Amino acid sequence: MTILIPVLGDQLTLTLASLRDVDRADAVVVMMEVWDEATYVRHHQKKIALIFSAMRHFAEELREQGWTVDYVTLDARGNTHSFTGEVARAAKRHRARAIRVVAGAEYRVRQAQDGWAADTGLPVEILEDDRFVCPLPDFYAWAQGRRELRMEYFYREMRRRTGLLMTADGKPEGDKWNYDHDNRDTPPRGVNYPAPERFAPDAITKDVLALVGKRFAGHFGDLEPFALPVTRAQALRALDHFIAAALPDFGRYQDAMIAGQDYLFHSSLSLCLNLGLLGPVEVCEAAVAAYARGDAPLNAVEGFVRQIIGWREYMRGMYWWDMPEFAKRNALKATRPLPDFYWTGDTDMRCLAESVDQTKREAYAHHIQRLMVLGNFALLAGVDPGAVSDWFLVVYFDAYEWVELPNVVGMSQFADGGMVASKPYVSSGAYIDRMSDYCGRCAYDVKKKIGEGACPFNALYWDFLARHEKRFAGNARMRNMYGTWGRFSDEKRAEYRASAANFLETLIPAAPGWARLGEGTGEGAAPAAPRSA
Ligand code: FAD
Ligand code: DLZ
Ligand code: SF4
Repeated sequence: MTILIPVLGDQLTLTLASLRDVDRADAVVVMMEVWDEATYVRHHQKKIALIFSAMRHFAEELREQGWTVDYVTLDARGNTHSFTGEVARAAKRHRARAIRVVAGAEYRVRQAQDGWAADTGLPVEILEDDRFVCPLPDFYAWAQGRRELRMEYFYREMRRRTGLLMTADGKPEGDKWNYDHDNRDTPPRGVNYPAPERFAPDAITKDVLALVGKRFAGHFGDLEPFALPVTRAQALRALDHFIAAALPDFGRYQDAMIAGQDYLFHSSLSLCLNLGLLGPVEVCEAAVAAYARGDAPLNAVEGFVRQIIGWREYMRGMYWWDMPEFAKRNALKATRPLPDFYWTGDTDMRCLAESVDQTKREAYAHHIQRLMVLGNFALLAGVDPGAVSDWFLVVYFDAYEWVELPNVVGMSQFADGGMVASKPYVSSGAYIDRMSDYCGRCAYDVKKKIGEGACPFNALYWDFLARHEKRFAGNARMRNMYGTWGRFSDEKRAEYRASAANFLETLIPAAPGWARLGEGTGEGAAPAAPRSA
């Protein structure tokens, strides 16, 4: 009679709460590759390979550390293809007397865990996931009773809590909490961009690539080349490489977008953090150590630390604060289907074509591409936030609902009515032109406002403001824009709106089935018959 310890695909941390203070001789770890998780949305092929490979490597590491690991592969005989089914089967197989598990990071998984005691007839201990800086009860205590839940104030709490970039007398390093204003440069020509550290697939990864190529060929995205970190050792190398090669310029070029430069000075460490291969504090400490050595400036290090102990922790808190309602929010009542170019990349809008192409190849785009190109367009066009959220959940290697949903439904689509963002992240083509080199070789003219050949973002921007005038005209941060809109003649306003309407008419809705199995096809999630797209 043993203790059964299920370890989920994003719990790949040797110091996981469920693995602490347990007699290894009296426990079995179960890890499960299940169809339900791989297809509740039809994840990017590279993302599935990443998770399966990292899971298999982690199982090996646990075995090396003396754990008994029961690893259920996707093709294992009798695999029921759900967490609940596999936990129940493993409990029987090992004649478990109890189950001990860390709380699932996603609402859907956490709900399932609540049923495990009834499903198995065993006591189930569900432990808090303590791999975050802010335990959820502390977040709720912070949020309770506040009129506005702004990240900046939460972030300052996290700085105080961790002591990161704090002076001995409790002040923020450099006397300022936030150096965002120094972080808006575009790189001049001739800058050397550091490529992220790449890792050649080993035998385990090659097996996984063959499996994913066979079983998930119909999913979005390029499976190969595959060179992502899949172990803690590789994650640590990726971290070291980022600190040495990219962190010094991370800050000032954080918002820039350059065609053909997929990563610029970004870390791509979200992949490792979200799987559990790296912890948020150790990553921040590595950046702060570079600052202390004089190897990276404060604006870069503060910006990086803010993303991790600020935004990342805040998004997790907001997700749990508002679920399950969060997933259904649609404050702007947006109903347009997702345009098909989000899947095919087939659009003359270069900023979008480049961002989708990179997403398809790498399962990665950086924050400003996600927010100010892909998200901005969907928001301006009035796309259903649920469809936008499904797309983001499918396509990125770091996408798990707890972090994707508040970023998309909240920050990017304003569908939460302003819980996360104080104003909608919308812009005309001018912002994209300023921050990128996309417009130069675009079929559209970013300077042209309406009519044939005009950059669609321009008319869509004014059309968005007009559509939502009642809601946003009183917003202090949007007063200038509404002032400008108000000074346009009636004729000019009508021209903008007609131009936007004409453009929106041309959008082709995505075919059903890209994001979810069975969407409009009557098809169920049958493990034996993955669909081709
Ligand atoms: P860097 O620019 O190097 O930043 C360092 C780290 O900060 C990241 O690794 C990440 O862990 C953290 N971080 C930065 N911004 C955020 C943020 N807004 N929320 C949470 N963590 C943040 N991030 C995800 O991890 N998963 C997602 O599914 C996801 N979806 C997003 C969807 C949209 C529409 C937007 C606007 C943002 C989304 N983000 C998501 C946040 C952010 O874009 C990614 O974390 C970042 O691009 C990952 O790349 P990086 O590791 O190179 O980040
Ligand atoms: C995303 C994902 C995928 C594709 N496959 C699995 C899987 O087969 N087994 C698993 O344990 N986890 C997988 N995951 C991650 C989970 O969907 C989920 O994000 C986490 O368990 C969060 O609670
Ligand atoms: Fe995008 Fe408009 Fe620039 Fe083209 S001109 S790249 S559509 S912002």
